[in-house]
Amino acid sequence: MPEYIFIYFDVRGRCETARILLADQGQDWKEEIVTFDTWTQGDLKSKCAFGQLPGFKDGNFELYQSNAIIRHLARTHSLYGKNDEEAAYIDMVADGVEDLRMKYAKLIYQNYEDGKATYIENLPKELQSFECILSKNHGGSGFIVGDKISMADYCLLDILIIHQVLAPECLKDFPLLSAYVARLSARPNIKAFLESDAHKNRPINGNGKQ
Ligand code: GTB
Repeated sequence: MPEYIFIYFDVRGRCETARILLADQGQDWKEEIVTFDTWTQGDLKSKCAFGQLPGFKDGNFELYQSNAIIRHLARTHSLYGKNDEEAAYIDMVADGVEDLRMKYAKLIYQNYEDGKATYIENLPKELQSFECILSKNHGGSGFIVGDKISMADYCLLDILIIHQVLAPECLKDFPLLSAYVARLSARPNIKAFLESDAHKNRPINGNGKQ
């Protein structure tokens, strides 16, 4: 069994998608939690490939960039589709999620008080894209791409979960996405993870906003 280690601040942030993926795949991992003091006072930043966390270890293999971590786990757990076209769609969805995550992070870390209302107002336009993609795969009754779970599902599930915290009603006009979140969250390993203290007690973001 490989030993997986996340090196990150004590937040869900840019690790939670990979944690959901590993939990669903029945894998264990360890957390090396970096405190703000360690980060600002030590030399860890200079040792990170891009001066940022998360870092990730798969045995002796060390990796940076959250999306590279997710893609590495997708390749090593056969979560990247059954052919090149599915892989391309999986990338498309994951990149769409990344676009939304960047907007979310900007709101949370730079403009929460002033920007929240407008962000929530514009959210349906963002979510509509995912509802539409989902509707084209088996009428939205299964996964976001193909016939089996892929890394794109974990990316999408995580971003939808944090948006439901930001705007609890945000999926009410998106029946397929609502059912999708319920369906994936009910997978036994994901359910257990989402109900765990490790998930529930870990702040979503580093500044207490959510
Ligand atoms: N593209 C990179 C990726 O996807 O991995 C982006 C990584 C990134 O933004 N890392 C942030 C970081 O290392 C942490 S995620 N910031 C420190 C620095 O740049 O020096 C967001 C975040 C910010 C703050 C906290 N916190 O204080 O607890 C937690 C998470």
